[in-house]
Amino acid sequence: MPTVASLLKGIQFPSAIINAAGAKDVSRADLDALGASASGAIVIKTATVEHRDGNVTPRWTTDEMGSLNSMGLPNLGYQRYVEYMPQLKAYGKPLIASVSGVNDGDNETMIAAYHAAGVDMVEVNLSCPNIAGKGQLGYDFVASKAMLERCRAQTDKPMGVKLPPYLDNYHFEAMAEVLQQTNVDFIVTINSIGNALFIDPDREMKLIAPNSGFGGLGGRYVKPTALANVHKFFQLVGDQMPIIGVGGVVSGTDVFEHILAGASAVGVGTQLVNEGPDVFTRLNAELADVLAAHGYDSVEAARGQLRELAA
Ligand code: RRO
Repeated sequence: MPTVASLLKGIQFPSAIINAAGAKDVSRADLDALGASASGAIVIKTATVEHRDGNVTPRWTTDEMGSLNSMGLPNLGYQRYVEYMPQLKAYGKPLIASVSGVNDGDNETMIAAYHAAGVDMVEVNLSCPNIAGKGQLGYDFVASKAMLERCRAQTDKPMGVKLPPYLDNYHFEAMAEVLQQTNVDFIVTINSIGNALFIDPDREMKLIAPNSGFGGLGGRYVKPTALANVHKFFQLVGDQMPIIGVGGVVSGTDVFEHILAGASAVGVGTQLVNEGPDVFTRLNAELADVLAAHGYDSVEAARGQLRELAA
């Protein structure tokens, strides 16, 4: 049987399939459930310096095609996660922290603390779509570069970025240049597609309460955009930076598509919320079957093997 393991920047993942930051990873119980699951890593909810309750509810909804959220960064505050780290590391898989400071200096403070506590990898989230009054940093290339320079100075552990979806070639190229200039180690793409709107026509109503009903779109709806973002960055910087593909993963075949597009690992968000942590056992088995059916013995062998369609 093929292996579903993967190696990113020298860090061994027992499975390439992991949780996406934000999906069932806020509380200690959530994180223990991920540790006990067949997930290839434990990704901790994007943290802030202070604990946050997040936005008013209802702030999450799903339909058969995906999800809409305006969670508003609910998290326990980074210090609590730092306290949990020794027990979480005992699960024997990589521990990945995610940060999105709300004040100047917050990201540096959090990264330095996670580094000192022995985290394996850090994700700088440049793309939370749900903080009122704050634009997504990932759409401001100058500000992103300055932020990543400051973050980079805090750790020599693998440091990555969680990117918003890009739709224009100029944006892919500009961000790829920023990532190279700031020595970023890995890319996580995509975050949810911001400012989507779900409507219940029967009740003539919006389906989530915060931010006038606007929120981040995830799930099956976003898979083509996610695959395109993975593949664009693979073409631009795939030889230097491994990519964690996120978006629209429901089956092992979806995982395989991300890998063909260039992903070394794949995050699961909406489907983890819908199905619970057992999703990883199912997806690992399905991915192994798909890899075998296509004659690949590993994730690395299939990575980026997407072929052009001859004209
Ligand atoms: O907590 C959120 O509202 C949230 C975050 Br930080 C994020 O990065 N992506 C998202 O869809 N929701």
